[in-house]
Amino acid sequence: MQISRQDMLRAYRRMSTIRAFEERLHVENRTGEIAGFIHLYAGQEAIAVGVCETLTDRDYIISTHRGHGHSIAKGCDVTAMMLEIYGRRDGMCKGRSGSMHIADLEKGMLGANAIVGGGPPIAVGAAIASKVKKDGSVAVSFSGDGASNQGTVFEAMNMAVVLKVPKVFVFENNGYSEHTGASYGVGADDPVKRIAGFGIPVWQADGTDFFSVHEAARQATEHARSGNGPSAVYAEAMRYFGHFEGDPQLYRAKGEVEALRSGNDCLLNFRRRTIEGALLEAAELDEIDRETAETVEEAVAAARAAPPPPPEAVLEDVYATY
Ligand SMILES: Cc1ncc(C[n+]2csc(CCOP(=O)(O)OP(=O)(O)O)c2C)c(N)n1
Ligand SMILES: [Mg+2]
Repeated sequence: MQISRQDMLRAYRRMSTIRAFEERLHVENRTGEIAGFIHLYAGQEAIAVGVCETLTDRDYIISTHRGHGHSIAKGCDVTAMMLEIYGRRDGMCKGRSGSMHIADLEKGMLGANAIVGGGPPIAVGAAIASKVKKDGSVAVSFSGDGASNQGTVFEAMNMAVVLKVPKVFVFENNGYSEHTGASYGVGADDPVKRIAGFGIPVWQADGTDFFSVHEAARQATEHARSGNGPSAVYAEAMRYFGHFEGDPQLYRAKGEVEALRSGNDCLLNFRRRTIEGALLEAAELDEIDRETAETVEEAVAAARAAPPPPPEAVLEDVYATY
């Protein structure tokens, strides 16, 4: 399907924002000012953005422990996110979630999740709510190759089929589950066939190509939204940084990341495709890169200057009230 010029520019802005955010966090994390674990998403931007560009604010997503890219792709505020990662009072979750539990219900971002495979069952819950309320929303879960082997994910896939709910399972194979290669850890010869074995139609995409992911996600989302039950997207794209910040990455081949960055980068692929196809101009993409770098710069400055939560706030929001 043809994507409008305005939508292409927004998609590039989101991919560029994720890249700038992640590259900067890689640097900031070394200052010691950020508490807790950070898992960077750079390299996989086309998947988060390709999928989320087919969704609206009414739709739900649930992320993984690698949640910054999914949050930005769903439209979360970058400064509020940065404040949150710095543990500040005015962060997106009042400084309580940090990187790994970041959430924004107003944007339909149900949260990052430290439990590998914890997201799909929650998203099935959101999809059940959508079906009961008949509000036309879909619920999307992102899961890595490692998570795709978890029992929770298998149960969620089966339940989504049985209850025929509007749920999209997105599987992101980034080559590794922590330090274990996907080619070893995923037992199925063909992960796509394994998903299909649950009775879920799968749209396969090139995870380094925004347009490929967008088209697959568009069809998968439409399938789920139209009352046909769950669907899935399967895409491969390697991460550029370690499993977590501080990972010495001894399990990776020398030069592996450099080759990915120069040979198959999703932002460069987007540029090539849109400029060579005379869809967009290099200057306007350069301008977006400049603006996103500035946004991230301002977000870091705001986060550094912001106050932490007051100690007495630790007792707030402990119990939900109905
Ligand atoms: C239930 C559970 N088991 C193990 C872990 C430890 N752990 C954290 S991330 C991770 C790897 C996940 O790999 P994958 O799903 O491929 O996501 P990626 O890190 O590649 O984005 C593991 C095993 C965990 N957090 N939760
Ligand atoms: Mg993985």
